Amino acid sequence: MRAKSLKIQILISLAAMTGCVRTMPPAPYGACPTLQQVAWQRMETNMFCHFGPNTFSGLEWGDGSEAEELFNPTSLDCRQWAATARQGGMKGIIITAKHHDGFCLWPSAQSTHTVAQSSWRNGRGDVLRELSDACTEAGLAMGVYISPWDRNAPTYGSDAYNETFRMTLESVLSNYGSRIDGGEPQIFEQWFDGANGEGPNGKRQEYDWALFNSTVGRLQPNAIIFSDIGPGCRWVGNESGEAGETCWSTLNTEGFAPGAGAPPTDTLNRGNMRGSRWVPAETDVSIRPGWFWHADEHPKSVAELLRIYYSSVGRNSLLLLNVPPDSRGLIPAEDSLRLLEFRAALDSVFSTDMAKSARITASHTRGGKRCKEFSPCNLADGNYDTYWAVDDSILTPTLTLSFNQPVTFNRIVLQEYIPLGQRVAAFVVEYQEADGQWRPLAEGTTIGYKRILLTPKTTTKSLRISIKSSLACPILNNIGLFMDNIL
Ligand code: FUL
Repeated sequence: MRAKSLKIQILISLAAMTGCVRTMPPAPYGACPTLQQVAWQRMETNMFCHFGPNTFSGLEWGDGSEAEELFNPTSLDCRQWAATARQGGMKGIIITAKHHDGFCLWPSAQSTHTVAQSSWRNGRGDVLRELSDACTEAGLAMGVYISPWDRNAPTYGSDAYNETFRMTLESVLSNYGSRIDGGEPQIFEQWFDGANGEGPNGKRQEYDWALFNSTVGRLQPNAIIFSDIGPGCRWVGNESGEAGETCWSTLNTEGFAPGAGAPPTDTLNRGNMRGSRWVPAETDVSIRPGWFWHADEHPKSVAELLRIYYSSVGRNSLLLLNVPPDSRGLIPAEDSLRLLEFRAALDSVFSTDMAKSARITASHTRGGKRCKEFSPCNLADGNYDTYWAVDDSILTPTLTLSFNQPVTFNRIVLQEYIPLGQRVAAFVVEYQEADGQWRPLAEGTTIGYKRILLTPKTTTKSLRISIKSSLACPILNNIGLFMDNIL
């Protein structure tokens, strides 16, 4: 008995010495991400590849009656796509395995409108197989866009089509994907387009979303399911690369469905504060005017791509950038070059983090000033899983960054530790002038996984970030200061 209480005494004094007496981490708040959703968000940039009969016809939407012969890439090389993605800093590739025309880039047994009916590689070609192998070799994740809207399927507009579509999903999700760890092929994201027009006989389809989602869940339990309303991630509400300046990863999905039954696009753009589900926004946008390659179109400039990065990744969203292969089956040189230039621009902006040389202090620290576990020092330690937190009752704490020498920057990066939920609803940033006066620099609402603030070029020795409103005690795991000389 005596020995036991002595042990407890020693433990208590040890805890007191480290400054952390029984301080528990904050409890999760509201709807929170799954481990897969956190991993997905941390990918930040992925590549979309629109490829199919439209690549050859010059259309954006084929009507399903195109001859299979139309699909005939002269020198398809998925390794070139993967190398481009990889060098462009993309973490995964999502391919349009089946677009609205119904044409399947793999020899699907559920359709007669596939690569097997084309003369490409004598009907023995399989784009999904080649892409699976290329992604595996390059260490990239692979995802699939499989359009429920099918303008070729004869059963479209009847119950039978839902079953056909289920089998179509099965044939892709059990045969293709990237074997990143040498294991079973993994599909990291299933993309469900909300578009729902008429089929070949003019009928529309009532989609069985529960069946589609459960099929994905059964065959690829780690896959993030994209649709207008998730469940894994949601459409951002536009195709111009802009997430809302206010962007909650939480969304109220009750009573809504993908497509015509989706919430208004501005709700998808901004999410719902205190929304019931964690359904983060994915920003899909094309490097070119169209989704498919067209001979007379050209890629966006580096400046446009940087702006898109700031308004997507920089606003708590993931960027899915479409870089479409051409009719040779290759990503054109001007696009791959542009992607590399874009990545080089990002690398140059984000290579030097001035926050690393700051002394960071906080108005409050969970468990008290001496508590290392939740210290503001964690904000610039480069470790995703360490964070600064405050006691549960503190909703409006302040952080101060002080420098020995003045620093000059025009980008501020803030990150909330999203595994414990999204909390911050308003904040302001001020800097100190040489005369000691504090001046406003920026203000914002949400932070989420990542917020990048674009500020005027500022030189200072002190910066202050004040949380003005938070749904629960704020938890931040990263702060960064950078200089963008490009935009
Ligand atoms: C839309 C489609 O209709 C477009 O063709 C494209 O695939 C885009 C990503 O999604 O809904």
